[in-house]
Amino acid sequence: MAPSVAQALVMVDELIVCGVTDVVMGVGSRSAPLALALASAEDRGDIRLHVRVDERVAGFVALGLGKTTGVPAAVVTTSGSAVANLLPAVVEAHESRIPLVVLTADRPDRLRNVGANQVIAQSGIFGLFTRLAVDMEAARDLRPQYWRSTIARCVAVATDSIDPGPVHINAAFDEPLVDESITEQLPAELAGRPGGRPWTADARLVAGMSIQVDEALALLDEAAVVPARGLIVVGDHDDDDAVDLVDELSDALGWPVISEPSGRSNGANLGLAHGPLVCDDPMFVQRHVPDIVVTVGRAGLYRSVASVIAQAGMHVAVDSRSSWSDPTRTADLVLAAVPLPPSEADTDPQWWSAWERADLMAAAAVETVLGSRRSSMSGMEVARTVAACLGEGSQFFLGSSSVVRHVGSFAGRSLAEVEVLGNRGTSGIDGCVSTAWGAALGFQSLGGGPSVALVGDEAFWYDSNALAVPANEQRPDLVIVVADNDGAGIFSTLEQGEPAYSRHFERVFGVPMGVQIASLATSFGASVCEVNDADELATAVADRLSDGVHVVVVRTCDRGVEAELLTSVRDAVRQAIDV
Ligand SMILES: Cc1ncc(C[n+]2csc(CCOP(=O)(O)OP(=O)(O)O)c2C)c(N)n1
Ligand SMILES: [Mg+2]
Repeated sequence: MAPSVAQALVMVDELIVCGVTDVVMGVGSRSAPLALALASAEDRGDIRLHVRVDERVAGFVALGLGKTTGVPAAVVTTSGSAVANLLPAVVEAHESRIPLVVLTADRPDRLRNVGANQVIAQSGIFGLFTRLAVDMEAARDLRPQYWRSTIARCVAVATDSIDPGPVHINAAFDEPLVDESITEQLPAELAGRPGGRPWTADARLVAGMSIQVDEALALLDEAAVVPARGLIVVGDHDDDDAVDLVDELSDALGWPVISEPSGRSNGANLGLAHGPLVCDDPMFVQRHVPDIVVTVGRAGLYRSVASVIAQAGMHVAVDSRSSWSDPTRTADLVLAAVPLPPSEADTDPQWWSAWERADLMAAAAVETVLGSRRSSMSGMEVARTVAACLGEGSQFFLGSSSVVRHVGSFAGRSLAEVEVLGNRGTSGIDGCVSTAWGAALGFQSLGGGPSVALVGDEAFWYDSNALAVPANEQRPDLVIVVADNDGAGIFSTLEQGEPAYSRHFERVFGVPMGVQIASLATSFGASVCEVNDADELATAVADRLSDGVHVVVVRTCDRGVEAELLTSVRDAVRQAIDV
């Protein structure tokens, strides 16, 4: 089966399982796989197909269908100006909040911007008038999860019961566009979720308030039982109730909790101190794949944790934003609030004790590797040292890049009583100092205690203008700790840090600048001190927690050495867990 054919068959099948009953289609060639897949679906009685030559008409017919039924109709066009002719209907759907799924066929990327026939810039062409606009890349192989999760998400967004409206899927198709298998039934490897349910069921309004987890699972399958082997992963979120609800769920079911630093579940009873390191042990994970994982908010800081989420038997995502977070594309169900424990459920004490043991072994291994003194500090030690300075009622702003990951892997548990935050929306290194400054002002105006920020050197100098504040302006109590490794340490820990790329690494990733951080801060009139070891660092932070803004610069070890140390920690953790 040609990849484009498989892509079209799966897209149409997922539209149907998501409840779309009517499709209005223009006529053309790039949309041929969709046209034939739709015609076959019509033959089977799975869909009503309406064909028009004028796409402006097609758009309004689909709008009218959606207006009267409340179910979004899909409108399908070929590439080029056919797409542009949908704008009036899309604008109307936007203004009158009518659900509408716009599905436009496009040429693959290599044929764009080269003067190829019937090609215009289609992606995002409807601008502000869609609730969601996605590009679906041309199929080269079979990716049913990608196709289905995209369609399911778009239909869910179009039918949002607070703010329904148009969504745009711009799907590229490569040649061959058709083959004879297009009339066949879907092969098993392209099948969707069991029972003909959508890839992701959006139950956020059904479950706008917390419902019991068993009730939530029954929305997918009436016979569902709550699995004993579960895991809760808490990412960045702004849900004040979530922290208590996570505790309740985890305590009642014996499900471990892995919290990102700003997930605020750092102090959960069943919280793991080194969750990302435990999940990085393939042997352990293989034997402990959760039957269910509940993610809360935007959980995306660690690849190892993402891999466990992706392998779990079932994934419930808790996120009340209209575009919920599901980077692994595995969510079976999305809820607006953390579910309550069931009235009764089987628990498996061995499940928690296996994770607890792994976490304790990881802690011992971390202690062994990081505990030995070195000439200069690693970022991991800086994270542990600074986190340990923070008491109850203080605030901790974490810069993007390595610092937030180091804190999450090595120091999360010590932050149980600390208000942790960071710019997790886009993980930018551009506004960290200013954000920390504003956060501290806000925190202290509400009676909060001292604030500490931990940022990398690049994040610091990128936003050093944050220190340019007129003399009579209000200043918070804020200690800004700069972990200075002269460049970007994070990239040494990623693929591009491997020896194969060493020739160009420093030039295009590490980018050392030799910026004199202390001099830079001093030039703004800031109070600055430089420290070299953990004791000095702890003392410097503790001594400066009140009385204005202070910058503490700690020179950390060579970036390559730090990456090697991180590898040693991971190896030691695996060995310790696997004995
Ligand atoms: C505005 C912005 N530009 C580029 C990036 C990509 N980026 C991610 S981390 C990083 C380097 C950060 O260096 P530093 O703050 O010193 O932290 P380190 O990696 O050394 O811990 C860059 C450039 C980004 N996240 N945000
Ligand atoms: Mg750096």
